[in-house]
Amino acid sequence: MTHSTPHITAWVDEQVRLCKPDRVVWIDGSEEQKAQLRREGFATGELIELNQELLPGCVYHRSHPTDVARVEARTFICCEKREDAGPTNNWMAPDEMKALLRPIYDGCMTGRTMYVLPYSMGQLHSPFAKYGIEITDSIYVVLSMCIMTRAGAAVLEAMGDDPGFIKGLHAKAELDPEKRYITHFPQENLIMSVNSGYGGNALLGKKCFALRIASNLGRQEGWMAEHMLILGVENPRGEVRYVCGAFPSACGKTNLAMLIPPKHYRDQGWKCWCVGDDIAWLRPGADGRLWAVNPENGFFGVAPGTSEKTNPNALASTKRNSIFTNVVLKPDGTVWWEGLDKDPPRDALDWKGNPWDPDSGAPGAHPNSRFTAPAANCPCISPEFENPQGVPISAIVFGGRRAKTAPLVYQSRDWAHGVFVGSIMASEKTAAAEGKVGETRRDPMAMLPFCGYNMGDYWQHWLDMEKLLTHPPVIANVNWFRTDDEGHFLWPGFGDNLRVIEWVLRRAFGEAEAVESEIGYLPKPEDIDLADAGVDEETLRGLLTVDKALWKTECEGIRAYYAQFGDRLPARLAEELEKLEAALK
Ligand code: GTP
Ligand code: SPV
Ligand code: MN
Repeated sequence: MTHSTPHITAWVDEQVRLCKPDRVVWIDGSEEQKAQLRREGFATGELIELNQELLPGCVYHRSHPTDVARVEARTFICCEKREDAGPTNNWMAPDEMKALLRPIYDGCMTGRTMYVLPYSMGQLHSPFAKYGIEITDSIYVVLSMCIMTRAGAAVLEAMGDDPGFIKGLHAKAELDPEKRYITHFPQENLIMSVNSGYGGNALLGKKCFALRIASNLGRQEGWMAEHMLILGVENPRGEVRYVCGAFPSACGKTNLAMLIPPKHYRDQGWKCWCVGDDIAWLRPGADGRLWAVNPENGFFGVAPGTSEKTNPNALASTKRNSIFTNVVLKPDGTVWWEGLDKDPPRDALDWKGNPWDPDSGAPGAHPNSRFTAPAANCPCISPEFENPQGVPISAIVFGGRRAKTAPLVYQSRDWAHGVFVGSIMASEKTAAAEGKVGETRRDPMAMLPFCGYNMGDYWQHWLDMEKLLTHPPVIANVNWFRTDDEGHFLWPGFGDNLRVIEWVLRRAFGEAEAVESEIGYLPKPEDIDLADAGVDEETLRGLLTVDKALWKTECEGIRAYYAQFGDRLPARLAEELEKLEAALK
């Protein structure tokens, strides 16, 4: 592989001097090289070969038991001023962080191989594309990045010797949780991640680059990097309309992105197409619409709950050339997880590699166990997936897990109100990040762990985007997770979510009516198609109620949350909160 690239080589040489690996291998992305890396991974136990007849090209990996989710408490934004990272990010001055990291990286690759991986977020040569180099000592990371991004020799060629590439230094080091740091230096387009081998901490193209660094780039360059799925909805007339959805981690993006319309809809000719399941880069087009690309090339999806019933497209995507992490390993060399079927395997190994008794009550797969699957495998991948210009977005939906407060759906009155609706998002915490599961926390635009600068400034950037859009998408909030008093979900969810998305898209095209409420526009119950949904109109009415008392308490929470942003809180959002409080009086 040729690399006559002084800027890139100089930076790599510097990391070689710091980490002192025994060998340096440049990743060209070829099938031969990947096969060689798999063999090396099998030899050391870093990877386990799966049943090649049933799961061709698939491998299994376990991360360290203390290293199974993103570590938000150890994730830092290292810009010059603390105020620019804002109250929702951990901050350390760049020099101070580098001084802390230097001894941790020093010599950490001695006895190991350093892999140098050129990759692109976005289609090569797309106006949206951004290039990066990830250095890592993990074969799992290399093989995962080869699925999740466009990686290898062609990228190096496309990069030329542009010094503007995103630098990423990843090292497993000792996997010591006390010395684990996921750090971002937006002023230098630099990411340094050490002592973790878990996806979101170690696959640097994903959350570190495509959200934390890219959100900074987007702010400077007039675009947006968002934690959003991109879904194409084709109606019986053959028109495809695109919607983006921002839901917090493990709150349903992959599922909505790959949804299969209910039979009643399929019979009429509805189809859905997946453009992306986790990250969207959004740019205003010359036509004044908002255009989106998915910068990734694969899916890093939550395994538990994925089944032939809930998400057959995701399941099909994992049948070849995929990597499974922290799931149950069956004696026949295939995999299992809770929610796959009602038939837990005997004589299997759990996510830690111990013999597992399905009757023990302990889960066999980690709740945040994942699959890494190529986008090309997905049966419903959009024909526009590779379009370098992206797709035009007609609607944005925000959503989270809210047992009570948020109705099934409501639409914002305008763009600024929509930004308010995104900014007040809250959700019950999931296993995707370390910490207590189930507690409600504010997660604005599902970006709480991913916004690479002050969240107040980020909201202002959202507000400012309106000026660049003559045809902005409509904005709505959805909640698939409302429960009855016994804690049962009231809405069937999954494919049936199309019934709600249809209404939102019809609103975007002026084809559906709505009723005003204190919090925004609600559908008339008769405008949500319930045919064969197994939901009666009474339940739907309940799902669409706005409990004023709950919303008054909600406003108090929002006010307290907003207070921490001081003068970085956009005046327009403070006004929206006042309007809401007045409406609820
Ligand atoms: P990240 O990859 O962490 O960003 O997660 P995600 O937002 O893509 O979430 P995903 O689609 O993987 O769903 C996470 C969990 O929520 C899975 O266990 C799903 O089965 C469950 N889930 C997804 N959609 C629905 C829904 O409409 N209703 C209900 N009740 N559960 C859902
Ligand atoms: C998330 O947690 O939002 C994920 C998985 O998509 S990770 O890549 O670990 O961030
Ligand atoms: Mn995610």
